[in-house]
Parts: sequence; C-alpha cells; structure tokens
Amino acid sequence: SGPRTRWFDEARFGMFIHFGPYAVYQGQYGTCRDAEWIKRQCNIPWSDYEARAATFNPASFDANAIVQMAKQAGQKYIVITSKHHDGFAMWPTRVNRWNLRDHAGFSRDLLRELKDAATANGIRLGFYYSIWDWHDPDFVANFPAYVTKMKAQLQELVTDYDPALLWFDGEWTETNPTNPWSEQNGEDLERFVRGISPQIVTNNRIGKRRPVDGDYGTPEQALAGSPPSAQLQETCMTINNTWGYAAWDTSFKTPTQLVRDLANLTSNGANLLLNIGPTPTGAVTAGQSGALNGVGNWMTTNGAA
Ligand code: FUL
Repeated sequence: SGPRTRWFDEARFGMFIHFGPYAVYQGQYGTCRDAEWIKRQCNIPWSDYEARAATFNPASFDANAIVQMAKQAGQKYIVITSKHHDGFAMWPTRVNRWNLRDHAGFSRDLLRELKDAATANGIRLGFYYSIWDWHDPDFVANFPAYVTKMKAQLQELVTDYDPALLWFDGEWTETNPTNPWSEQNGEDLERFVRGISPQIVTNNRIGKRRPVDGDYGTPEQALAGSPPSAQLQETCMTINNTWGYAAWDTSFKTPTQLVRDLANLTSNGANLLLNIGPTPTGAVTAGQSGALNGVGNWMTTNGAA
C-alpha cells in the first residue's frame, strides 16, 4: 500500500452508516419486510416512496454524538451513505430535487455536520455512493446522460466536503443483469475522482472488483482477508442483520463477538467497517450504541484504542 492509503491501512476499524428515506418504513411495508432495499424488495410504488420520503425528518441526528460513539469504540473513520440505490441524495445536491433538502424540506445538511464533527475529532469521513440508481429513469433510458449527472454529484461531494474516501456500490450485474457499468466506466470514474482529489481512497466497487479496481476489496459480512491479498481489504458488517434501520431486527452481536471479529480481521491485515442504521429521526438505537460502547470498553480495558 502506498502513501495515499497508509492512513486507511493503519485505521483498522471504521463506522458505516446506512441512512436514507427507507428508514421511514422502519423495515416494514404491509407484511413485507426489508430495510434499505424495501422499495424494490416490497414493490413499493414510487408514488408511495416519494410521499413517505417527503415526511423524512431526521431532526434527532446528532453528528457530534455519532462521532463520539465512533471515537469511544476505537473507530478511526466513518463512511455514510450519501446516496443509496434509491437515488435519494442526503446532501443538498444541485443536480436534482430528489434530496433531503428539496424533497423532504429538511434544511440542515447532515453530511456537513458529520464532516465538521469528524474533523474536529480527528476522524476521517468518507461517502458511500451507489452507482446503481433506481430513481433516475436515465439509468435505464440514457446511461451516458446518467453518468454525466453522477459525475456532477460526485464533483459536488468531493469539492464541497473533501471526503477522505469514496465507497462505491451497485456496480454489479448479479441481481441486475441490465446494469451497464463496465470496467471502462470504472477506470474512467477513477480517473475522474482522482483528478479532483488525488489523495482520495476508493473501494473496488468503483470498477468491477478486479484487484486493479480502486484501492481495496470489500467483502460483506465475511471474515475474509486470509491469506492476506496484495490488495487492501475491508470487511463491512452489520451489528444486527440489516444495514438500514428495521424495527424488527433486534438480534445484535455481542461486544465479545465483535471484538473477536475485529481481532480476526486485523490479524489478517483487513479493516472492519461496522454498520449502524439510524431510526427515521436519526437516532442510534440502544442495541447498536450498546454494542459499540461494549467494544469501546474492551478497547480501553485492554489498551487497544
Ligand atoms: C450492498 C448493498 O446492496 C446493500 O444495501 C448494502 O449497502 C451493502 C453494504 O452493499 O451492495
């Protein structure tokens, strides 16, 4: 790993945050259950999803409390969803109105608040950004036009918030055979973001998850990393079973389990990106904050933080 990725390699432990208008459903639509995929998995019509998204009011989102929670747990960086597959932008993008400020009328800028709180506490901030976009018709109808808009959004994110890292997603074809994202698209996007910010770290989903795509591999919910690969690795993991908030998902891993997972990963040179999914008001559930707190207590007791 070169100088650009040194901080990432040394960080070991980060916080993932899945937060978007899907949280408003709290994991339930009629009898159908899901979390951040609820729009698609439960066949929710756009009219319903847009109406519910307009009621999204994360007034209890407390960037400082979240940063303190991460810091106490020994996490060195935070990655928050700036736009998930539903295409909803969590910052006041100028590219469209499908965002927290224009669509939901929420005046605060949560990404800005998180950036400021993180910077004040020596924590690095990164953004998750989904290439796959269910909301923009151009994703299917006019892909080059979609890519132009996507780049305009990324230009905003990188120049306005100076993130340390971009966590791309939705590049795959497994569950979406029509996804036109190609290796060339990935290489072009990598040149684009590095052109704006040469030091930015990106995951491998910027391209097609080849060893040459981005800076690091992204196994999900798996203790990968053994044997250590040439590419850096970061396992992302949920504390319960879902990424976005689901009220019914209350089986939380114990701090003991999480510390074991972290130790296993770091011993193989891989990072752990451990997820929280705030409630529709932006609050962190007791199950998740309790688990992080337990990890932090272990770190402090054992001098690992
Ligand atoms: C996946 C997504 O489809 C999930 O919703 C989640 O964001 C996970 C971390 O990555 O590709």
